[in-house]
Amino acid sequence: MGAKKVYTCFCTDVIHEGHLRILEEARKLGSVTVGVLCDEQSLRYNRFPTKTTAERVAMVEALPGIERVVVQNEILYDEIIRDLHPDYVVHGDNWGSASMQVIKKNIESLLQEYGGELVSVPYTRNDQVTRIDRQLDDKLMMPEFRRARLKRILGLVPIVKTIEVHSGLTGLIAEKTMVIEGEAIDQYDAMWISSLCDSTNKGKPDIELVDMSSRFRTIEDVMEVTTKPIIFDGDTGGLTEHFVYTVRSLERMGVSAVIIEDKTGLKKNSLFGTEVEQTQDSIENFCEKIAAGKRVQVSDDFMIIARIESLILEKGQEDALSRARAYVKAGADGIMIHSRKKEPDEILAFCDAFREEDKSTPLVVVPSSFNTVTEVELAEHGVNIVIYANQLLRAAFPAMQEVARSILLHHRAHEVDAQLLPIKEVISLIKEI
Ligand code: SPV
Ligand code: MG
Repeated sequence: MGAKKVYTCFCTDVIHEGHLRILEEARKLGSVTVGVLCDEQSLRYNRFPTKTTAERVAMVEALPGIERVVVQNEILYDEIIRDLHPDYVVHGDNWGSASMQVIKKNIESLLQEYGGELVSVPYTRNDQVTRIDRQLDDKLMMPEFRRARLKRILGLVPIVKTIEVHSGLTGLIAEKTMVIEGEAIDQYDAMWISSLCDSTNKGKPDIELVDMSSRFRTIEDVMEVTTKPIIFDGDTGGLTEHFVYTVRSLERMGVSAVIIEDKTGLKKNSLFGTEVEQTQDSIENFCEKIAAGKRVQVSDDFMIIARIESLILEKGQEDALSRARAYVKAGADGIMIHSRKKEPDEILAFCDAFREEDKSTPLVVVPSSFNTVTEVELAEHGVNIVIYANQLLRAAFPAMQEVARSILLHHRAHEVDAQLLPIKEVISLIKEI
């Protein structure tokens, strides 16, 4: 009788004591195959890998006593168990979270079909393991690692899910929110620093009044507590002579992309549409701004995305398309197309037409008013990045207003308490260094 087949999966960039202990237990049971979770699944389920799949495979191959290393392509074990048919799956006993419970049930039900067994090894929690865990997060926060990640994610997922943040706290929400839908685990890929929300949060109108130093301060607040890539709303980019400095600063900070819109003069929020006077920049001028930004950029990672306001200003698809062509030619790394229609039709029509002639330039869409459209539909029409541009701020305002009213009405805070986050949970949101 041959040795029993044992399988364990590693989802890590650094091998520590805990992994070695799992391997030791696995080896006692038979011949060990180790899976390395692929990049795409690592970023959905855990943190973004700081090493490529190939580097992680090589790291595991260097460990002693392993029969084989394979890439696990799904966080759930269906495919890998069907292929390997292991007698044992060995896993740390860190089954506490809801997502880990989904995985545990999945493994158990697959093994049950043929009498395989799940072996849980006590999860190692000591200073070294905690330190390594923290170091990985710290590395992901560093400008050079964070900046490059948007481009990498673009190559990994069908659509990059981006949510608006305007403070450290909203950054934490974007960073940590994870949902389980059936057996799928999901989280946001990137963050959007919206001019509308950054301004509104300061009680100011969205007219490029909040200056760049203040906008940068918001970026810093978010960066200090998060690891995910940042897309910055650069409004019109200002004067070309100023925009080049903005590009350098954003790049240095570790922002992954800036989106600038082709408007000129006093910018107003696009969702006003033609209700207020707004002037679109000339193609020539805007191209020069894009090209100037690209000229001063130092790294290959940073992206300048051109936002087209033709549909907002009711100039039609042809105008939008000719601008898209020109902006890409001028060096734009992506195109954002905006609309304030209730239905997504004009946006989807633009995306289809654009994709007919340009298969690769990333397309960005902000479905604030046409919010019935789904991520799957957008991806089907060639959209690569979806930005939920203002929902967190809009959620906070009515909630805070309601609480303020209730305290005034009842002359005490008792009545609202049930609607509030317990202080203990507020405290646990914030990680100490
Ligand atoms: C923002 O979030 O500030 C934007 C997107 O620019 S929109 O408000 O829809 O114009
Ligand atoms: Mg804006």
